[in-house]
Amino acid sequence: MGTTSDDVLTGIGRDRNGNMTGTFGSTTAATDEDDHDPTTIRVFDMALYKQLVTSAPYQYGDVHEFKVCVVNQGNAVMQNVQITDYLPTGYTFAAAGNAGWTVSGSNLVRTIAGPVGLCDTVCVSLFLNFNQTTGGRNHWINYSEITNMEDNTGTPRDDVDSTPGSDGPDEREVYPGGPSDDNTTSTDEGGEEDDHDPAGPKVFDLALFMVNDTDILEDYGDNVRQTITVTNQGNIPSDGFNVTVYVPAGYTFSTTNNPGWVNNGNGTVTYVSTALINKDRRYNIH
Ligand SMILES: [Ca+2]
Ligand SMILES: [Ca+2]
Ligand SMILES: [Ca+2]
Ligand SMILES: [Ca+2]
Repeated sequence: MGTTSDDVLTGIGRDRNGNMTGTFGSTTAATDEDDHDPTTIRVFDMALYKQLVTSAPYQYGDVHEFKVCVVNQGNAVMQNVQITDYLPTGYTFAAAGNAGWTVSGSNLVRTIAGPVGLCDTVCVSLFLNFNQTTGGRNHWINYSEITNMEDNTGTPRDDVDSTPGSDGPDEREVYPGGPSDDNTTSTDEGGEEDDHDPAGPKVFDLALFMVNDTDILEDYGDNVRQTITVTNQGNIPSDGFNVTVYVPAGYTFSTTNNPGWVNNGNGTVTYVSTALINKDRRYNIH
C-alpha cells in the first residue's frame, strides 16, 4: 500500500501454469499480480528514550550532556517529531551546544524534522548546567517526552500506544536506573508510556550546620549545648556519616553530656552515626 504498484490494474504476473499475465510495458514488478492488491492499516507509533552521556564524578557547576532519542516503531515514515524536555529544579539551559532547542515557559522544545523512517532511531543532544539545590529526590531527574508528530504528508498523528504530551503521574514514577528506565517496548497507554523517559545523575550531598542552643551564660563552667544538623541534599539515601568537631580554646569537652561522641585527645571530638538519612531529610545530633 502506498507504493507505485498499489491500485495498479495492469501489473504483469504469472498464472497458475506459469504463463505471463497483464500488460507488457508496464513499469510494475513481475510479481505484482493484478488480482492481488494489499490493504493494510497505518500504524503510528513513536517511542523515546533518554540517557545522561556525561559520566561520574559530578560536581555542581558542570555541564551535563543528555542524549534524547526517538524510535519509529510504526509502519509509516514520520516527520516533525517534537520533543519537550521538562527541565527540573537542579538544571538550567546551557549557553552553548543547544542549537535547535528553544525555551518554552519552563520547558525546552526541539523538533526533529526527519524524515524518521521505519525502524529508525534519531538522537539529539541536550546540554544542561548541573546546579546545587536544597535537595530532593526529583531535583536532577530530567524527563523528556514526545509532544507532537506528523506523518510524511504533514498531518498530525496520534500514537497507537501512548499520548503525546501527557506527562502523567505514572510516567513521572519512572526513575533513572529503575525497571522502566529506557523502556521503549511498553504499550501501557495511560501508564508509564513509551514516549516519555528520564535521565539524571545519582547525587550524594550531605550538608551540616551547627547552632548554639544556649544564648546567655551565667558563669564560667556552665554547659553550652550546640545542636548539629546533617541534611541530605542529594537524591540517594545516606546510611551513615562521621562528624568531627574542632573544640576551640575556651571550651572543654564534657564526656558525661555527650553520649555517642569520642574524644580523640587532640583537640577534636568525633560522632559516628549509622543513621539512615533519606533524601531531603535531616538528622539532629544534640
Ligand atoms: Ca510502541
Ligand atoms: Ca508510542
Ligand atoms: Ca533513561
Ligand atoms: Ca506520553
